[in-house]
Amino acid sequence: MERTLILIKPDGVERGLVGQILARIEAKGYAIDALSLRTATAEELSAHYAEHEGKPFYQPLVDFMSEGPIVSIIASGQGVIPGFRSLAGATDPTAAAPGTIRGDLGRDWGEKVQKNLVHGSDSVESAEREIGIWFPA
Ligand code: DAT
Ligand code: MG
Repeated sequence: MERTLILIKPDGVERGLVGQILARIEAKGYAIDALSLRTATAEELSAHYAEHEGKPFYQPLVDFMSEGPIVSIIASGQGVIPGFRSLAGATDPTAAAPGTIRGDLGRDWGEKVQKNLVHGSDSVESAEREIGIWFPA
């Protein structure tokens, strides 16, 4: 079965949205196979965001992701990789469609570009790589 790595970022935990976000994942029919709440290490974040290293938003992104606990989740289901990205909505919460997690619950962009509540893997290769970072065997 296809699986993906989902993160509820520090803004989602801090705002008390963990239950609502999990409910959307479960309501869609995806299984939650693993779940952990903890503050990420610098090593985990640099590995997770390696593709963005060198971009202007990289350091603010890593700093924000270090600010508080993150919920990391392995979810599985048919088409869960693109399916969760559809549930999450566009990267910019101010542009994300209503009905999506970022569109309904996200509010910050502009200065606080990183605060878009969730991460979801974007391909099978990323999912397996990211699961290895957040849930080392
Ligand atoms: P996504 O999270 O939708 O997969 P991404 O992988 O392109 O988006 O970027 C990872 C995170 O980096 C994203 O959730 C928020 C931040 N980010 C992306 N593009 C940005 C930009 N142009 N300015 C500031 N932050 C950005
Ligand atoms: Mg991405």
